[in-house]
Amino acid sequence: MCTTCGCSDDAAAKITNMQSEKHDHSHEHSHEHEHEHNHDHEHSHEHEHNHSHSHGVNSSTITLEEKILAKNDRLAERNRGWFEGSDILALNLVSSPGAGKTALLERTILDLKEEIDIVVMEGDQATTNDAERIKKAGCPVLQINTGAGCHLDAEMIASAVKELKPAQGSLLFIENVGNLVCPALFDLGEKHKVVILSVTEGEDKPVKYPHMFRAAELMILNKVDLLPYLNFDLEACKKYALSVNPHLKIIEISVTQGTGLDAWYTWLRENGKSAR
Ligand SMILES: Nc1nc2c(ncn2[C@@H]2O[C@H](COP(=O)(O)OP(=O)(O)O)[C@@H](O)[C@H]2O)c(=O)[nH]1
Ligand SMILES: [Mg+2]
Repeated sequence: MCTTCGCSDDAAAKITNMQSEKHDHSHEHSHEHEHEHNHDHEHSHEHEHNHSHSHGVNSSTITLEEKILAKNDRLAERNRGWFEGSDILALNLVSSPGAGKTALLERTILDLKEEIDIVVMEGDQATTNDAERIKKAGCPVLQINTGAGCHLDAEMIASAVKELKPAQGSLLFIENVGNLVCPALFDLGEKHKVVILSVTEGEDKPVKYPHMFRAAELMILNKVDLLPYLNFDLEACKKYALSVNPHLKIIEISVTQGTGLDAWYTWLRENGKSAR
């Protein structure tokens, strides 16, 4: 995972708060919480992710990965506690690049903003493009740029929470960096991961990237308007998804046509966000 793909916990993320127009607000993430955790049981923290030794990675690499993930899990639990205490429903939106995460958020904000307080954290390696789109849709948003990093982590979210200050009772969408691999491993403290798969990506993605589909509560199958032009086997896709995660809920939508969105809004309401 991340020790082999170029990002590490030493990466500095840049947070841009679109409300205050504060740019170049960099947060060094490497050592901020180090002191608080010096006496934690760093080594005894059993991590559920099972790193197979058949990958040819040496044991010091595995130990480093476990330490990074264990530290992230501790910070994620703090975020989760804060979200629960503030009655905030935090959802971590994950997908490959271009599946339609931002488009879905723009549409959801337009449809629900009178009913629910929505705030958004946008994650991308570079640019504030998505944050600008969300701002235009009409809700508080900040952009986290991860530089070389391929995922958001719990510490970035903790910094972003301090910056964005989401209101009590709000719905927080965290749009993760487009990537079906590393974001599966990094808990942000969200209530649920929602994976968005678009029909242009092929029906076998759930079995090719099982960790992500296993970690998700809901799979949104987007761009169904394009089905007539593709050889995409919808039933096989659902079967693959359920084979890696039998509890996965699946909603078929087209953001551009507006189909299936009611099922998504019903899911949001059933998962804790009813009208204020
Ligand atoms: N045909 C079609 N295109 C879509 C749909 N949803 C999103 N797109 C397009 O997919 C592209 C990527 O969308 P975007 O929201 O930026 O994806 P993200 O990278 O996951 O945030 C854009 O050109 C969207 O207009 C859809 O339901 N149908
Ligand atoms: Mg996006």
